[in-house]
Amino acid sequence: MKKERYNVAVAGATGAVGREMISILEQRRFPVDKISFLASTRSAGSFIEFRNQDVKVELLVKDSFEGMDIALFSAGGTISEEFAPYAAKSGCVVVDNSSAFRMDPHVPLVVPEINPHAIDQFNNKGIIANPNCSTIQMVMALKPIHDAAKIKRVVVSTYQAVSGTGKKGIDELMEQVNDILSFQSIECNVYPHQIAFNCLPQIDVFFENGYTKEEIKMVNETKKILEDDSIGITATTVRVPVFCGHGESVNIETQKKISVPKVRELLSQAQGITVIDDPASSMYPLPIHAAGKDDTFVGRIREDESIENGINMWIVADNLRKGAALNAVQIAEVLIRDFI
Ligand code: 25A
Ligand code: L14
Repeated sequence: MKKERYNVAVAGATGAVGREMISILEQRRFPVDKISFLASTRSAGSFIEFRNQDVKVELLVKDSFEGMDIALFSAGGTISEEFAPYAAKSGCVVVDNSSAFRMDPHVPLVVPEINPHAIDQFNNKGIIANPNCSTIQMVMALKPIHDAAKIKRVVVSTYQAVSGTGKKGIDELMEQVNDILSFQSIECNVYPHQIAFNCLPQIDVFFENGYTKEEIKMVNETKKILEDDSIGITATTVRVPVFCGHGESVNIETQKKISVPKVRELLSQAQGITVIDDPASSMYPLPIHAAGKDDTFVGRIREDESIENGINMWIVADNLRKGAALNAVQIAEVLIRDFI
């Protein structure tokens, strides 16, 4: 039976993504009955405002989910692995922002503009996975091109903001910038090297083949979301000293020829995408403009003249919103519209 309002739990409510989830639930007027904010002992007992009321943050425990309809998780992979199964067992649908369940064949991996139908296939595990931030903004732009001209291969390099690492990444960049500008020595606690005034070609850990975990996530998740294992994808992921908004330089080789005006037209019509592409007046997507916005921004669309059927583009989105919290709330919106 359909409900008018839902009981919603946010696990990891005090983190960078959790706080964004809470404000997006408010902004989009998600029909919330009871709200529950969950975190660790570090912040249990503190308060977060929701719809003009101070809501107490509770300690996340196994039975935090009794009576809840939906749980939005963003407290890291280990916490999701431990607690999401309990939440699902309590009859609550979990939308999980960590990488813990994304590649599980029984767990749908969903971007609502692209594959909302995948939710239909979920095997009663009660968990829906939210993709990686870099993957989400890339597939948003790839999907219309794939439908029109079938993508053979993608080469992507990312320029990722420090907020991807949560609050501790934001703090590290801020502190290093302050220390350097006041001629003091810096501390590196979060990243393996100085991030201020620098670029680090490493996000997450390295595998034996020389790729990082973030690069492999982009490859595997893109194939799962586009439901096509035949696409070749290779990625280089780079951390840059930007607070919010990931950038991506993407080279796409298609089976069928597709013109630049056609790509512009398809992307302009696609839901959730804004094309900003006017080189003559230096107009293209920028992280500082994407921050706080919901759309995925695409520009610098041009032909790759070194191959037969190639397109280059530049994609930017707010990694905490479309890359994480907004996409999760959009999944919850599909759930209440079609399923619970
Ligand atoms: O494991 P992963 O998947 O790689 O994820 C690692 C981290 O990335 C963030 C998130 O960090 C996650 O922990 N993250 C996940 N997905 C993301 C995405 N798509 C993403 N970031 C960007 N894009 P975060 O700092 O944003 O949020 C962490 C949240 O998880 C809660 N939490 C941690 N352990 C918990 C727990 N909740 C319940 N039980 C547990 N055992 C955490 O709550 C926060 O809400 P908190 O109370 O522990 O943290 C409150 C403040 O303290 C800071 N903090 C975090 N770790 C430490 C810390 N302070 C001191 N020492 C620490 N070791 C937090 O930043 C928060 O501000
Ligand atoms: O897989 O920018 O969701 O550090 C999200 C944040 C991966 C790393 C994920 C980042 C993480 C990413």
